[in-house]
Amino acid sequence: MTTQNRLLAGLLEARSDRHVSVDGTTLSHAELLGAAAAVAGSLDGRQRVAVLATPTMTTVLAVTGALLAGVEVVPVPPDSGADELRHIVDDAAPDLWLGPAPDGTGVPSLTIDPAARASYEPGELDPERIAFVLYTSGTTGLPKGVLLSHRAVAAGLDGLVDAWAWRADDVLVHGLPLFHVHGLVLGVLGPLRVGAGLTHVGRGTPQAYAAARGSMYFAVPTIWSRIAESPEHAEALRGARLLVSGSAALPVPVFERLRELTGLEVAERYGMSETLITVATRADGSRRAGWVGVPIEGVQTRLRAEDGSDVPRDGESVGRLEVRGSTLFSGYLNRPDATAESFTEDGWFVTGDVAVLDPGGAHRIVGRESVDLIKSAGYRIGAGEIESTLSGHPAVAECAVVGVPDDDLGQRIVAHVVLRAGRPAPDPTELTAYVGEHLSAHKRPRAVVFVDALPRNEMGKVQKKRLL
Ligand code: MCA
Ligand code: AMP
Repeated sequence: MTTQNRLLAGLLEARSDRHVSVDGTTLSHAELLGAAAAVAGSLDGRQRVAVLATPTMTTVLAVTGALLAGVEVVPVPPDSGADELRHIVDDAAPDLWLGPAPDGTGVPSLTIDPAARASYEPGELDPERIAFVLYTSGTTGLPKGVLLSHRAVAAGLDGLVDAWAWRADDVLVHGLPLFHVHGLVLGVLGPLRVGAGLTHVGRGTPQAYAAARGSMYFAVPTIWSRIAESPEHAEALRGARLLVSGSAALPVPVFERLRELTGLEVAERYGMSETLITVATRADGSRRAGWVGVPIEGVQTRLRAEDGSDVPRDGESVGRLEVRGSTLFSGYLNRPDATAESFTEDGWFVTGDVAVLDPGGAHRIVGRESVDLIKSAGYRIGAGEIESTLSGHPAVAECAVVGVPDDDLGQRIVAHVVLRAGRPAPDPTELTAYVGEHLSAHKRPRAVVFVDALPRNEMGKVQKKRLL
């Protein structure tokens, strides 16, 4: 079945009184649609394009143009190190780089002209057509490409439009990276589906959030806690309609401090790259610090005990959170094994998070099942990926990477390293830089601890909990 490609329905109205501003460059919706249509027109015969997702208007034009053309987009973190970049390019095999390209990938690039204009008529499109291949870390191995269809993205955004009463006269402000669901799908496609305004501030600092006047603000808890520590900037958000936090748990004291400073209670929401946002605090609903809300339209959730039985929705009992519904991904690219493993036999996606549900259907996320998935500053980082990279350093015999609780970052990446016999200890910054060269900047450990041996149980398995 095909339907008209109307994922960016609001943008298609081409209004000249709605604006998108990214790091200081502003286009009206009419101008953005014209420029993106010109990009779309240059993509005949293309299946999949990679976009070096810097926080710029070029990225917005590349992504928007490809989606209008029904071409798959692979957003690539602009600070990707050599191994991560090679993995993404080999795995996704894009036809070309749309916009600026990193050196040496062997993939051609197509320049984007922000001044070009063309007209656009929505074509026919299968809603199951993939919109994004979005790379995200697992507990082990290199990142997996999450396949997100036009159907999933549309359903995910419509659920949030309903939950937050998102309207065309809203102006969203954020400074999030454009290679993840939060900044790109919610933060860019959200306004373009609604037909609303967007101010992307470039870098998510309290100063930048305060200077951009909007009705809605999106941020990860690290940004919210920095805003809470900066009263004069927090107070500038008083006029907003909705402050939204997600990607990691918002500490209760940050929620309370922001309420004092802004007069607003932050609305938390929960999701994953694989599921999009599944649970959200409604704009017209009650807010509770530490709670992330109720399933959005089209999504169901359940809590399971280890033996597969149902966990009571009593506000106290903890269980594994499973989800299903219209916002779910279509699988991991080239990884049918990993896709199959992530679903139960009866078709629910296993999030890996543990949660509590109350009788009214509200969710509280208690934590993750695995210590090997770290959330630092809102980024999902696999401990295994950093460990295999560090093990490639000539001085490292073995290592264990953990996420240590951190007031600012949620978790801070710490690497415990056993040196090869007879090797002098390198400077810790040499090891962190090594990770940055191979993976990406946000995967660098914040601290390196040299140890004589890693703690192991009788079976020889490293006991990471003893490193926390
Ligand atoms: C950082 N620095 C380091 C190290 N780490 N230097 C040496 N060694 C290290 N290990 C440097 C940085 O390069 C930077 O330097 C300085 O220290 C400060 O870094 P940082 O504290 O990280 O602050 P920041 O650069 O201001 O960034 C904080 C941030 C950012 C704005 C919160 O991390 C961010 O945008 N996070 C959002 C992630 C996100 O969007 N996640 C969503 C995925 P210099 O100043 O020189 O540059 S989750 C998702 O999509 C789901 C669906 C969901 O639920 O939303
Ligand atoms: P990612 O796939 O990078 O989007 O990371 C998804 C993970 O982020 C989830 O599995 C959760 O562990 C975490 N997460 C997202 N939103 C929240 C939230 N509001 N509270 C707690 N954890 C969250």
